[in-house]
Amino acid sequence: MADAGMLRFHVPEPEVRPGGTPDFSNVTIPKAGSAPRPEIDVDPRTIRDMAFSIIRVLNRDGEAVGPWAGLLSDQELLEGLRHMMTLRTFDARMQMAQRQGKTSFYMQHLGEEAVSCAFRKALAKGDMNFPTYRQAGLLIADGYPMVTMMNQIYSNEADPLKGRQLPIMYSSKEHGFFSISGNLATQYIQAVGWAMASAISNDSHIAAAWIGDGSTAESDFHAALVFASTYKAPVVLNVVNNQWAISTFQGIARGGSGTFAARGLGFGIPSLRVDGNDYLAVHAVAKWAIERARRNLGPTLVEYVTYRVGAHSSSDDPSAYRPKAESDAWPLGDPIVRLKNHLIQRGVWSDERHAQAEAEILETVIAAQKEAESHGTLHAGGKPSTRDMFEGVYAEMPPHLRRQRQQAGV
Ligand SMILES: Cc1ncc(C[n+]2csc(CCOP(=O)(O)OP(=O)(O)O)c2C)c(N)n1
Ligand SMILES: [Mg+2]
Repeated sequence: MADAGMLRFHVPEPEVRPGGTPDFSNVTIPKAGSAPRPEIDVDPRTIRDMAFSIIRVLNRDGEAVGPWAGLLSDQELLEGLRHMMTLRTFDARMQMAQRQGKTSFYMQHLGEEAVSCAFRKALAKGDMNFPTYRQAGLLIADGYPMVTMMNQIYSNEADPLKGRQLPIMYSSKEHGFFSISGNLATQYIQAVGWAMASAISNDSHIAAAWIGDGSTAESDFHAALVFASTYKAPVVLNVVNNQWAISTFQGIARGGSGTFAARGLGFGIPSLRVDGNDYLAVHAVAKWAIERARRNLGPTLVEYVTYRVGAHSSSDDPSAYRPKAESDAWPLGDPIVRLKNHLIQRGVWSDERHAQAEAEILETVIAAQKEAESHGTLHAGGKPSTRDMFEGVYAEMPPHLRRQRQQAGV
């Protein structure tokens, strides 16, 4: 005890740095099908261990097994595969468009497609998501037009948000997609507030809050959990743990809690972890949590265990802070490949049909891109008008803005 009395400051360190060999041996992956499926009205105190496990449906052979399997038809699964493939192709094209200078910024979902695509299919019309920038699958899976998304990315004359938002920060009330905020975690407390309002006005719509692993370190996350648990708000509290918050590994925000799901336990909130790269598991757990909210049983916290394969954004270079091959070592695989293999195993899909679908989807995305580009891109073609800048903020325009608009002659 030579240094008794000398205090030490602790900074968690990732297992491996660039140049090292990726190592996920510390990530315990339970067998698919091994997690129980509790009754919807289960006493949260009896399922605390689920905050430390991972619910999985698809096994290594591509079979759907266990009590969380069997909820989706062939048709629904084929549709889910198409949504994820569409999102991946959309991402690749828009990432390229950013490199070509057609937009200033882009953020991809590579490896995380199952989370938002499967969750959307468990919601009903009128439910409201409070998403982050990494849930465009909520829009794709709800049939929101890709052209409109691209118009927003290009801030062109057909951008429904008139160039006011950073590219990819979409907004659509109609599609249950609350305007994305660049200030992380603000949307979490807003989701809980929206859910409380829905209950106060005896409505039937529930809210879904979304946050990344890193952003759970913001105080809004904790404040949201207080309100959600006290008032049993009809909300699903989603945490997407993709292992990274730009260059910061998840161990920093997780601290000593063991898992992000475990954060919910101190609030008495049922908290589950799910394989975020397993479309069937994500959908089944989302359905369970959404039904609890809808039946006035209160909030559920869901941690999606996944991996951000791409860079954080078009402004990021992950080779500066993690081994290049880390994503290949990720033990939960690729969500598209896993669903594809499952559908082949079910006898309703094949490698040939997959290749054909890939080509069709690429064609559709390129056609949408051409149409969007006919309305302009960042530096070329149509732009929102100067007049738009004055509209849509105040119900009644204050005199100083009216004067400025006149001065601008618009
Ligand atoms: C309040 C606030 N702090 C910091 C930032 C800068 N920032 C943007 S994204 C990001 C990382 C977020 O990581 P995570 O929550 O894990 O989400 P992911 O990007 O992995 O989906 C940070 C720090 C911000 N936008 N807002
Ligand atoms: Mg993250």
